[in-house]
Amino acid sequence: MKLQAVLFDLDGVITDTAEFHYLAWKQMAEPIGIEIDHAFNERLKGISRMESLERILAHGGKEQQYTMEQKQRLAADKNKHYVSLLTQLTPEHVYPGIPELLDQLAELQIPAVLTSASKNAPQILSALRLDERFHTIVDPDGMPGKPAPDIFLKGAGAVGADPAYCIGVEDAQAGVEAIKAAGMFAVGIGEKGLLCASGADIVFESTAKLNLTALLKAAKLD
Ligand code: B16
Ligand code: MG
Repeated sequence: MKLQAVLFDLDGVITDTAEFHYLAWKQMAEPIGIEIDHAFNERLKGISRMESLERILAHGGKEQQYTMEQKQRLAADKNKHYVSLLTQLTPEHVYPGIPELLDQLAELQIPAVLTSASKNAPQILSALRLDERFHTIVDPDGMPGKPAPDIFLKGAGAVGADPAYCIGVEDAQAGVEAIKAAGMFAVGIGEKGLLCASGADIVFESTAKLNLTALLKAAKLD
């Protein structure tokens, strides 16, 4: 069967925005007496903004101390700082192998779909000059977060693709679980042990190793 669509996560697959998220969360957390480090930041990858805030508050033992309104304000402050850091992004920050893969997909008229948990995805793609390369950017607003399959199912639906003939690419364990729950072939980027434990069908240590021929062969698609 023919490949019908490739669905891409953003942070950790197209580029690295995790450090900006880390810096912005750290600056938000310190004044309220919560310390986070890079190891803790790993647990926020692929997780929505509000769920990340909940995890940070729980990490500091302060999950009961804030009203919803106060949490919204903390998240808004973090996002303001994060968005200011995003101005540093340029096309040079696109991960290796990604532009080539997008070219190959375009040549074969296979739609590329963005399935990121980030509400800032349109701005990030625009800074990377990749916005024209995606058929659809799925808006994660109001959707259950990964590992729920919703964002991947919506992405497939947006291009009229059957999930069984789609490939999803993810760097986070929650993301790989979401792809599998959507019934797609899951490509992991990063640490093999962790991502295979979440159900990844194939793992590449870096996007530089991605190529369409290898993906089609592994997914048994044309
Ligand atoms: P925002 P992805 C995720 O991106 C990040 O990995 C995660 O750290 C972040 O909290 C989430 O986006 C939401 O981002 O605050 O910009 O809406 O990996 O799903 O592309
Ligand atoms: Mg990611």
